[in-house]
Amino acid sequence: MLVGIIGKPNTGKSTFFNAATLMNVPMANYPFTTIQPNYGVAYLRRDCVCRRLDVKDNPVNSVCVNGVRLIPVKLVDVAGLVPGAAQGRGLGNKFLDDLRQADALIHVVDASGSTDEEGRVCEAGSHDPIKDVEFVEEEFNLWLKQIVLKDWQRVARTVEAGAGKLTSMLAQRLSGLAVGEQIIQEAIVNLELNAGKPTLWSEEQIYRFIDYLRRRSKPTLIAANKCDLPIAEKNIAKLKECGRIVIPCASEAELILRRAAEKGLIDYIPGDKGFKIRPSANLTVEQKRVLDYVESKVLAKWGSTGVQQAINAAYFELLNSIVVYPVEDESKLSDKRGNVLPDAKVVKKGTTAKDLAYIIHTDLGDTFLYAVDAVTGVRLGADHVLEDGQVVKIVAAGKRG
Ligand SMILES: Nc1nc2c(ncn2[C@@H]2O[C@H](COP(=O)(O)OP(=O)(O)OP(=O)(O)O)[C@@H](O)[C@H]2O)c(=O)[nH]1
Ligand SMILES: [Mg+2]
Repeated sequence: MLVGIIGKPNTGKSTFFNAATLMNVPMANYPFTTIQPNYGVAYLRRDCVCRRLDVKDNPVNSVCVNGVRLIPVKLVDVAGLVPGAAQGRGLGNKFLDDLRQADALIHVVDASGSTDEEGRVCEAGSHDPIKDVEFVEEEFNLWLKQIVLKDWQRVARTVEAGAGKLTSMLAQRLSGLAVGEQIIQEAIVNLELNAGKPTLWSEEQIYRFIDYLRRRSKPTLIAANKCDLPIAEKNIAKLKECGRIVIPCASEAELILRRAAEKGLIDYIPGDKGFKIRPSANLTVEQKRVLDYVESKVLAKWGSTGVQQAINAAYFELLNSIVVYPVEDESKLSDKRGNVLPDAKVVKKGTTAKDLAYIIHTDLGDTFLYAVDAVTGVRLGADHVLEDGQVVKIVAAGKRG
């Protein structure tokens, strides 16, 4: 699974990306700092089952810090989008191609209203961020529409001549966008469209169809960024009324905390409500001032910087993920080398024991016999739907013991 960061220029997308991945891509207070996409690894934060099971773990694919499991996930940061991008304004919308593979989007909005619709610096509070939510979604739709409508007449005629099925023809076209036949079919049914007569679809019906595909295939949440600036508060209250998940966010504050933690100055796990300055830190006056700012303007006010919450919400709320812990030795809860709870796997809710076997390895799926809940010892059949936090051993032919 991949999550993409979208938004107009200069809202803090790359700052969010750097804070989440601890990478160092360019950030600056003017539009179009980013042109090429940046790919990186961020972490999901989850209470680790090690505490509940009272074991000392040795994670291999992830990290466990004081009972908090940090699980790697992929993130991509792209160029900013301006109104009219579909007609080639700004950098156009070609770079939306970089978001094709994304399963969900984090829309980074400048909640302080201190950048205009093209991302140029303006007086704080003078721009309404709701407008950004609307136009970015609109531009995304227009881009999607260009893809769907390419060759529309030919597709429609083929369907109407009985020589092809609309859902499969569109699914083929949209396969690179993670839009499957099932979503297309669902859109047609829910919007009461005539799948046999696409030439009769009105402009409005086509638009609603596209909008439906976007919302289902690229579910989006809003990271209301720059919440450290006082003016953001009333905009965040307004944004929360627009029917989307809205997470107040201070990307720059998160970046400061993560870099300070990396240098050993503070104890801070991404997503924490606060931080502790280490006795050995010897902070400069400037470092102290910056940390005080983060404490008073962000943590005390909003409870966290929001960056970790946004990444978690993208995976756990938009994508309905759960975390399961596959093990090979159910008595020791370990892999073959004795690493306790080595892997935390992010899978979709509804994943069965057999699906998990396939996710781990095709051979394991092909030779799957049954699974075992390593904590209770209960045997699980192929169709058993896994639970969040479940520790599972897969038993496959030839792989017993
Ligand atoms: N006050 C405040 N400023 C922020 C925050 N996050 C980012 N910024 C500032 O916003 C400006 C733009 O940051 P970038 O991360 O380069 O923004 P971007 O959206 O990637 O911009 P483009 O790549 O040009 O589209 C920089 O001056 C950042 O310091 C924040 O949480 N609070
Ligand atoms: Mg950028």
